[in-house]
Amino acid sequence: MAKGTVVQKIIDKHFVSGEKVTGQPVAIKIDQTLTQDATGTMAYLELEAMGAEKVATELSVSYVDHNMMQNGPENRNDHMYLQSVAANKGVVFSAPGNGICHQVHLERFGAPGKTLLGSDSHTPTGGGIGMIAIGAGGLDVALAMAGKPFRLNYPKIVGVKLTNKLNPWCAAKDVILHLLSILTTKGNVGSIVEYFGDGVASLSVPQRATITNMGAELGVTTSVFPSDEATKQFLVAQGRGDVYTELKADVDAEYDRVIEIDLAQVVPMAACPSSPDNVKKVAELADIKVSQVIIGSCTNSSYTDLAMVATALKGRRVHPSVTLSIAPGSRQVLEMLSRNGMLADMIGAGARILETGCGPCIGQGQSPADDTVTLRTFNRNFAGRTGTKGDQAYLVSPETAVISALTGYFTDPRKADFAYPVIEKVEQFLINDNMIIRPEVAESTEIIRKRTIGAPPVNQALPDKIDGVVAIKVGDKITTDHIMPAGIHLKLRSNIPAYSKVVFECFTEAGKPSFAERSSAIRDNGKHSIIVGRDSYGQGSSREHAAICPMYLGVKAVIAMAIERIHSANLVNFGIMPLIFVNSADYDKIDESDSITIDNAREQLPSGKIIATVAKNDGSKVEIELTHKLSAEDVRIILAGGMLNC
Ligand code: MIC
Ligand code: SF4
Repeated sequence: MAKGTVVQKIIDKHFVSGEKVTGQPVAIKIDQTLTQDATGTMAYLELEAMGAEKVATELSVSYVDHNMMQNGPENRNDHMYLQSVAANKGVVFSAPGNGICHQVHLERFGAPGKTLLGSDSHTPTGGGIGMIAIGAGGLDVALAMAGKPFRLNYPKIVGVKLTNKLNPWCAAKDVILHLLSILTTKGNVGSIVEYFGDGVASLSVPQRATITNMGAELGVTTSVFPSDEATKQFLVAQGRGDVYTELKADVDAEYDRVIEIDLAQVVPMAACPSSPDNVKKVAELADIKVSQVIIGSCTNSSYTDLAMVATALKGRRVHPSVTLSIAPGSRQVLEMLSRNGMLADMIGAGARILETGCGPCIGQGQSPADDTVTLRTFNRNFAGRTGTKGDQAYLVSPETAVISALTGYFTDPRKADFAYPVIEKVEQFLINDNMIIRPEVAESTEIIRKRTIGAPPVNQALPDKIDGVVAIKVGDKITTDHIMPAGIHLKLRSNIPAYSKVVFECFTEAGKPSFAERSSAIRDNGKHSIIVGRDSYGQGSSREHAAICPMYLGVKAVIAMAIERIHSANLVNFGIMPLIFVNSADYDKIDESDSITIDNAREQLPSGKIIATVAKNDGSKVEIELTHKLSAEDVRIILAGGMLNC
């Protein structure tokens, strides 16, 4: 077991209960929380349902950054609810236009040594500043806001030793893409990545944050950097030097596993369609024609990233067959670029400037044309996430993105015909917090609840007999984007009955009933729906809607070979059993629309050995054995029908 690590030190300081043994459940105190609007409405509705008067954390911030299109009243209705409930519950509100939650949190609130729980899977961005920052479902964040400790399994600590420093045109994004090519997006549940070694000092906080942000794609619980001189410099430049504290691993620290990365050997990389771990060297992709380039998202939209992009664009012209769009990560970044003239350099080169927010990263506009290549500095390229079916989205660094936008082809930026624009360290960021509304100065504490703000649905206790029907059988690496699409449906996040209609929409075949129609029919027959998945089910986003909507449609169990951490916790919170095949081969014995019966489910679940009977349409029957990775507390929650019944 690991010893003397930064992770361990922070956990020790926040330890509440449990056994500090790898894989065993522990509970830790949460200092700070963050929510964003697309998951936040449910989180605050749940907080209200818990009867909490005021939040009990040191700091809770509610951001609006995802649902910004405002085509119809839903988005603005959500914003108004969020702003008013924040004032009512003692939460700081960051208004639409102020920036992406992770970028703003890093700039204005993050503090080394603190714990942060966020209802967004990229919350680990805060690891760049030495926080244990974890993504979770909205209900877990609501519980943390109510002062409850957060439960996780004591992590396995993977040490990533960085040596040397990056060469010009090679970026932090290339480091994390390289790590993704080693660790992939699956099989890392229950681990935390901790960076150490001489190479750490050469990376700035925004570079570190790019790396920890995209650590989410590894499926790890979080990723952490030590807190050192670079952290101090960043905090001082943000006018927050007072929250600095040094944090480093002991010289004789031991990790459960060590991976070494020589930064000087890192070269430009790209994640190819349609998974962040489908990584190749940019040099191998040279000459692929590019039609669209987008620079932004919480991974790569810091001031330094965009200043580099602006300098590269200055006096040049984006290739005529490419559209280049740029979405600054925060208003601080946008305001700085506009005041120092760099925004004009981008516009002059032909860049389209987008609002500071998630925008195209979550399929809100800028979908690519059919059969064309889009290069994005984002963190996810799951099939269809751009809003175009059959999309060819590649994830790259801002360096690769801007040079390819100029040439019109996938280009290794080291081939640029000009020198790498080195951006000076910022000594003083532009600080303007006038879009951050503190609860103590809010005009009113009355909660504004327009007609599109629903209530969280409540489940029944787990029945003793699961009379199930396989409503869908899917394959490996099903993401929560597959389960609950965002894009044009994102505005339905506060309306569960409406949003439930598009569960698994990407698998609906023309002329055939949708998942929602099939599971409603199963429920009307007095039976329960079951989802069968393969390996690494529930990757990606923290959206608890991927559990709430199936629950609303009558799903009682998900059976797979492995279920990802956040999604599994969300299933528990909403009373759905996350079950694991004891024999992987049993996956092949099940077909869609088979019946699966689990007798005495309420007794079998606590035992961890669950026998289910699969009945085929031809009348044949087979018994399969299932298990789970749940704690006693998780089992209690499922038996009650979910956390809101506890
Ligand atoms: C994402 O990047 O997939 C999101 C949209 O930010 C999600 C949250 C959501 O679905 O609202 C995430 O990363 O958790
Ligand atoms: Fe927003 Fe994209 Fe970051 Fe998710 S990954 S928080 S959608 S910018």
